[in-house]
Amino acid sequence: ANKKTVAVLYGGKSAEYEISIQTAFSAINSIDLNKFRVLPIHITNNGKWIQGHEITEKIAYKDQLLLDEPQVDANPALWLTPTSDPSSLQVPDIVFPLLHGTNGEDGTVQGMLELLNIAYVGSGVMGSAAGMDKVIMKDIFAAHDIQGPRYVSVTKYEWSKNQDEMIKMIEEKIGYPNFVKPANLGSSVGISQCLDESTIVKAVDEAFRYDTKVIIEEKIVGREVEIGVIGNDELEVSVPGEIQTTGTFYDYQSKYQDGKSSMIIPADLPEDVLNELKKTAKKVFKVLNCKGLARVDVFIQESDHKVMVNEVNTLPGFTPFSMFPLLWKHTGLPYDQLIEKLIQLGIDRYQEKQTLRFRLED
Ligand code: G1L
Repeated sequence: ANKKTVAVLYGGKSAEYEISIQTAFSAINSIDLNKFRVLPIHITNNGKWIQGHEITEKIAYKDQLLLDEPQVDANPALWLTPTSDPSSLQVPDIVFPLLHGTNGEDGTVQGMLELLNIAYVGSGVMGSAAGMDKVIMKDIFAAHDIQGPRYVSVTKYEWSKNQDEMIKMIEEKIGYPNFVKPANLGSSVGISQCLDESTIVKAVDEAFRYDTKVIIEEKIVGREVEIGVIGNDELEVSVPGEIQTTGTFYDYQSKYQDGKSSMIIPADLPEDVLNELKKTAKKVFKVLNCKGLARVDVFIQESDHKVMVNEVNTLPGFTPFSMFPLLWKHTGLPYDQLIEKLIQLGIDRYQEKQTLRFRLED
């Protein structure tokens, strides 16, 4: 009777459209329909919002999620206005935003939901936006003495005005080998590894195809480890996982583009390193203003076993076979319970916010 209504937002005008549909399919089928009412909302690849009927049984094929005709009025702005015909529209108790990239992970959808005063799963505007921009993110880490690869950033404007000076600056501050990436964390496109000065111009130009700001990072020699964090204020960390390349030599292309890497869960780390990792992951989550969940990606530097934070993902890959859910499964929280926990955390945070004063005289 008093089931909570969860609206699942998926698809989106993004390169991650397909993976979002796949994730929504798994996530929706893992939500306990005895406890929750589930409303699917498909954002098509060209940006149309299409809300479907309540889901009342398990979905057989993911294509069933590819709604192209509205089954109810899907204008989210109407969630604001109570309707006289309650069957036509249901304001969800919480939104599960399974969206990646420029319209879903960067704080814009979160901002819309704030204005609509609707609870949602995951980080708010601040955490989502800070997690999306690698330069902002790393500047925050630096301000809190969280160690990571050295980095510099270059804007398209600076690059166009002063390319030679920028290259000199990159070489002085970072050197080779380095990684060149669009500042926007959206996806893995536009990323290159530069071994020497012969490829830097090409790498930076390539990254500027995807963003107007580019980050150049020192390459850390070490193991690549990821760890999950969940919670709002009281944080829990998962077991760590390690990414290993199966190829005989370290090759950026095979690792990131061809998927020739494997996950080792749990990662086998010395106790002191593991403790440092857990402590650092919680600190990272807190200083970035994350809520609900995040995956913290680090290097364990080979020379001194230092934990070097590489980045944070506020909406990590979330299929049942992605690193984040697998880390929690090994920690004792299977996929369906993880989803329920994240929904509860979203509702908790929303309720806590409702108790805040927003006028002087209240
Ligand atoms: F809602 C959560 F739990 F916060 C959430 C939302 C979205 C977790 C993870 C994701 N991930 C994505 O949406 C994805 C685009 C990376 C895969 Cl669909």
